Parts: sequence; structure tokens; C-alpha cells
Amino acid sequence: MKHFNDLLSSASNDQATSDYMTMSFIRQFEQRLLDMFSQGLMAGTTHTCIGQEANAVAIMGALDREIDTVWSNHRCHGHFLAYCGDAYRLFAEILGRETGVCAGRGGSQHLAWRNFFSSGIQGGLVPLAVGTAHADKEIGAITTVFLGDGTMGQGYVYEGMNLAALWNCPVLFVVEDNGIAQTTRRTAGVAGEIGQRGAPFGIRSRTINSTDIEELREAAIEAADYVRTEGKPFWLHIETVRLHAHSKGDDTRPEEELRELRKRDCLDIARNRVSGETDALDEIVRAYLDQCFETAMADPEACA
Ligand SMILES: Cc1ncc(C[n+]2csc(CCOP(=O)(O)OP(=O)(O)O)c2C)c(N)n1
Repeated sequence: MKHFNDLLSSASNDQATSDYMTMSFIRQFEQRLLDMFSQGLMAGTTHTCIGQEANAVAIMGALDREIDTVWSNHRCHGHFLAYCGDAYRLFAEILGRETGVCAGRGGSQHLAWRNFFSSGIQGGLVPLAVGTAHADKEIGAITTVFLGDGTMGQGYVYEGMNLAALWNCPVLFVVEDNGIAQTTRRTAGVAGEIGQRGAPFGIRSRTINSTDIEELREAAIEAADYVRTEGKPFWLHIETVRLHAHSKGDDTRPEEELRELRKRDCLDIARNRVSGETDALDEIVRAYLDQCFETAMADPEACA
């Protein structure tokens, strides 16, 4: 099976096109998962990152994926696809096939592939992220850990931040603040300012309210470069939008609010930056995902 990166290099020769294609790849992957769920093809649940694709592309582009480690969360598909592009193995994993990322045993939320790991336990990977950052100092690698605004109530997040600051661990904390946790508004569950959570620990921080890949890339590079060169943690707080339900049908937000949020769709912003025709790019991605999906479907089941 051709790798997505080969597809990307043959179809795009500039940054804007490559960004758009990668984000379209993630969006279309997620939309297919929702279709697969409706068709009863998937066991368990799934959380799509529709609306947040630019964060994944910006952050992964700022890392050295040969050596850096990434710890993700329940909303991990975009992070994973931007990390390695392996849609075939991710489909196979979610479909419970032997050929999946974790031989079909991890499912949608529990991935382990090279230096990429995810878990559905909110914030549970923060202490591990501090650990890999500490351990990998000698090879010049940094660690990134993704969190949501609804994870700000977990005590071990702050225990991890404390140690990261105390021991100068190169950890990039990325908070994807979409303003809602399942159906609970951030305003109902989180006191104070998320962007200021790093300050009491002496952790350099930045808040960026953007869904624009170019702005996000600049912020991601600034943060990752700081972590690598200074050997210290960084708290990057991204104010973003979740454009789909938390999981499948559990979106209680009024249609009017969703309509407003859709005006911030990162894919639309990225599309407007592409000089050529984007329908053809979407079609290339669609055909590629067809192939990945059909190959995964034909693979043997893991637990048969
Ligand atoms: C320790 C723990 N408590 C509760 C849950 C159930 N749960 C899964 S996702 C979620 C909301 C997470 O919200 P947030 O951190 O804002 O991330 P988002 O879903 O918005 O990406 C909850 C409560 C869990 N997975 N882990």
C-alpha cells in the first residue's frame, strides 16, 4: 500500500497544498468513521477531531518525529494521522483487525506506534510524558502531551507540571481548548484561566485563539523550539472549536451556535490559502482512503 506521504509529495509542491491535503485526509478519515459506526462496522465508541485538524498538523510539523515522543488522548486520530499518515493501519485497528496499529486490541483510543501513544484516561499520560521527556534529554528529544479543557480538573496534570518544571523536562503541553467537555461547558467546570495554569510553576506559556494552520504552525514552532533549546516545559493553550459531537450523537449545543462555530472551520481557512483547485485534492484523498478502508476490511479479525 502506498504511504500517504508519497501521495502528498506527488500531489502537492507547496506548504498550503500539503497542509490542506493532510487536513482533508484527517477530516475524511473521521467522517468515514462516523459512517462506519452508523453501519455497525465498529465495536466500541469513537471521538472524532472534526474542527481541530489544524492543531494536529501544526504540532506534528514542529516536531522531530524520528526521535520525539507524543502522548495523545481519546481524540487521537488526527494526532496519529499527522504523526505517521498510516490510515490503513488505523482503520484496521478500529475495525479490530490483526493488521491494526496494536493488532486490533487497542481500538480507537489506545494506540501505540513507534513513539506515539494514546489513552482514553483523561490526563493519565501526563506523568508518563514527563517521564519520557526526562529520559530522552540525553538524545535531544522532546515530548508532547495533548490535553483538553475538560481535563484541567485532574490532579496528576499538576503533579506532572510541577515535576516538569522542577526537573527541567522538555515537555510541550498542548491544551486543545474547545470550550466543552462532552456536554459540560468549560465555564461550568473550569475555574480561572487555562492559559495561566503554567505560570505558578514557572512554565512559559502562550494562548492562541486560532484555527488558522499558518498561525498555529508559528505558535507550534515557537513552543517546540523553546522546549528543545531551553530543555524546559512549555504550556501551549489553543482555543479551538469542536465541530462535531463529543462522540457520535451527543451534541447538545444549539444549531445557531454550531453555525457560528463552523465559520471558524480550519479546513475552510486552509482551502482559501490554496491557489489551485481543491476538489481534485479531496478526490485523491478519498480514493486513497477507499483503498485503505477496503484493504483493512478484508484483513483477518484479531479476536476471531
Ligand atoms: C479520568 C477520566 N474521567 C472521565 C472520562 C470520560 N470522558 C472521556 S472524554 C471526556 C471529556 C473530555 O473533555 P476534554 O478534556 O475537554 O477533551 P475533549 O473531549 O473536548 O477533546 C470525559 C469526561 C475519562 N475518559 N477519563
